[in-house]
Amino acid sequence: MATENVTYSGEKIFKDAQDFLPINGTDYVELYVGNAKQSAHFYKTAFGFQSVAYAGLETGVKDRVSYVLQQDKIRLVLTSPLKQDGDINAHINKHGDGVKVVALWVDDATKAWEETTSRGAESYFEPRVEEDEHGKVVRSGIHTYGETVHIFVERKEYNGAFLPGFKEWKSDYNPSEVGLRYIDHMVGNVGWGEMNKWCEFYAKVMGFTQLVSFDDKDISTEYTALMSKVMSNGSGRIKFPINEPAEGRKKSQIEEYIDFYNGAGVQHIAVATNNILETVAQLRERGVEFLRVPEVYYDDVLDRVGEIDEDLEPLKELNILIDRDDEGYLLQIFTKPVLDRPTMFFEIIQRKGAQSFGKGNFKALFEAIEREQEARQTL
Ligand code: TYF
Ligand code: FE
Repeated sequence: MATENVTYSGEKIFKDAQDFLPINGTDYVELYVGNAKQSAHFYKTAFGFQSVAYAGLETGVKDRVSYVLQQDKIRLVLTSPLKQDGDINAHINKHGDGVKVVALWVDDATKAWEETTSRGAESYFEPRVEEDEHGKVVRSGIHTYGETVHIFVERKEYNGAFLPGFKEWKSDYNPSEVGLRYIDHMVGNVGWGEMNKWCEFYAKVMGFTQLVSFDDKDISTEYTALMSKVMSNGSGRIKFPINEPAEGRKKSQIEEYIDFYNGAGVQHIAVATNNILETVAQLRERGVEFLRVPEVYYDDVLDRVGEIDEDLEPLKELNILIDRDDEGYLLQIFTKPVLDRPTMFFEIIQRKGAQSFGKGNFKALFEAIEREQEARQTL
């Protein structure tokens, strides 16, 4: 059934809802990192994540260690290898720290694997039952762009801390949360000319539909050029924008990412808050670094976006960006890369009706990114 679903910038997009892959939400995001213990400390201290679960030598796991952190609905898993060789070492050697798994919460992980692999997905692992004293989980996995994978998690009969094999992690160090609530979208950067291929993958293999498309005319600044399409599942809860580099005057920020990540991968994780002023004030205090746009951005921003609930002054002070679409407005801000390489970063977003992605901010944002690229001498 074709239903008119989204209006964006005067452009009507028709959504053909597919229900062969119902997804309840993001289950967890797993990063392969060089030192999971220190990464966990960073995400607790700087971003306010809470200690949830642990697996490693103490729990009988011999070759790796994983720390599970949570803030409201956002669950992060940080995994490091304990031995030489193996997949995790190879991943870190090639990409640096980065997202390996975008896990999706489903009611039937066996059916999710069958529906997607029969439509052409490459299997990462077949459906398997995992059990401990807290119950049973079924997981399966498929490959997506680069070396990134999707794992389907069925946890109807599980009441443990995270997954079988993990023990509850009780820490004496528990910095407070900063108001992060759920993952709004996760963006993939793919290579030259590969955007359509991966959008077709999400359409054909996972039943997603395209919400929005930006071409290089929308978002080409002096140096940075990119193209982007946003793919979404039927419920709209999962949104995966896919970026590819476009030819600009100098090096595209997407190309810089691909060079340092050595291939396609997750570029940014956008996390939602109900109070961006509070959240960003906290994050800054805890040492999170954000991109800054020039003050003149605020001179005419209200002419562009109209009336908003917030006072402009505190938004300006924290350098929070504002954009509006047919349905409302949004507030957003971007961190600098959180890793050594100029690869992954976070977006903090508060939606006040708007379902779009901040197109009105692209110019100011990308110019801010270019200033960082210039400082890195990667242009
Ligand atoms: O997710 C988005 O589309 C926005 C805008 O390199 C954006 O957050 C797009 C590309 C990019 C940084 C931000
Ligand atoms: Fe975003």
